Amino acid sequence: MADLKDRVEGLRKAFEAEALKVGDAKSLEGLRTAFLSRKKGHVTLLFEGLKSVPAEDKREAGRLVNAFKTFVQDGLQTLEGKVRTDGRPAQALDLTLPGRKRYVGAPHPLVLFQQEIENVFLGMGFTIEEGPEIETDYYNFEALNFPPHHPARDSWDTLYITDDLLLRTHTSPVQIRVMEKKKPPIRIIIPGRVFRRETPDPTHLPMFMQIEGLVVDEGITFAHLKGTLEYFIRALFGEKIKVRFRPSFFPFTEPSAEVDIECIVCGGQDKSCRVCGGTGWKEILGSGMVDPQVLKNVNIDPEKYSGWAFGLGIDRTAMFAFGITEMRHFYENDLRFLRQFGTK
Ligand code: FA5
Repeated sequence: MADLKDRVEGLRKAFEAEALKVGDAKSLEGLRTAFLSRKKGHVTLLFEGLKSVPAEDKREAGRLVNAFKTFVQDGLQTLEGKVRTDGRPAQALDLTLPGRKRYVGAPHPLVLFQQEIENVFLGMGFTIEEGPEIETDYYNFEALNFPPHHPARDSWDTLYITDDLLLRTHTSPVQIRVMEKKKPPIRIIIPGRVFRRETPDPTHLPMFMQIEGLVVDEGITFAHLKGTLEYFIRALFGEKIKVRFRPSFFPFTEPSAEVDIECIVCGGQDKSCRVCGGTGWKEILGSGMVDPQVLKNVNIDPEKYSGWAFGLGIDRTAMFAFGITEMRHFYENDLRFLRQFGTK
């Protein structure tokens, strides 16, 4: 055993001495062959020598030789990192290598678009409010004039957490939360995420962004709604954009209207357009005069005050603004897509 220990110690010193001389791939290979070659490598010979070690010493001898093998392998690996494969000695800093580009983060296109919308309304004297994404049935439906089991609830495929808690299907519940605390005059916008049980397609997502608007004051009429929304849409899409108001129904507004803009993707020219389905129009928002019952629900006198509200799909409208045909791109985090919007 003592002999073996001396031999291993001698080989360790020899390896260290040789390792200092290694400066290129060739000398490294020479060292590897001298120690690890299957025929006459020092380590191989040590393993062969184990056969003649007495049985009682075999265990310790095996451990000793294995530890030496690991020492040699680690040493060779370290040396490999120091020599380049082309044989030149390694340098700590290689100025000939191309630099690595570091990407600077940038706001997501939907955030940029949301800010653009907010700026138009901030310019008209609106302020920004927010509300919770997990809502109670009362705020999401009941206070907005949807009685329990009313069929109008079916238009919103709702994701329930419990019988009473749900993921809000629209930003309208925040209207109620704000009106419970503030009294008219009210002029607010409410951006946020909303959730519906939807199968994704180019213009529908199960999670998307809405921005709600609410104005309540004395003497507010449908003309205010129409004028403000037309001004807003032209500020976003330019003076020439074609806009139409279509009669609609929402339990919390009366009368109600949906607003369509001309399909910017096909201009109404493509009968198989994936975005407008060939109609030439695409709905971007729902709106209407706040139902007097909703005002009563928050203790605002509908004889004295009236109001209008709207809810716009941010993702849907951003598609048009950016001229893209697939809303899912916004959430796929593909840098090739995102970089087109300022993420360099
Ligand atoms: C509403 O959500 C009403 N709360 C809007 C409203 C507010 C009406 C205030 C009156 C007063 P609607 O379900 O139509 O309405 O959705 C509004 C907008 O959200 C749509 O015009 C569309 O732009 C967008 N939207 C609706 N469903 C989806 C979806 N699955 N994916 C992406 N955007 C959607």
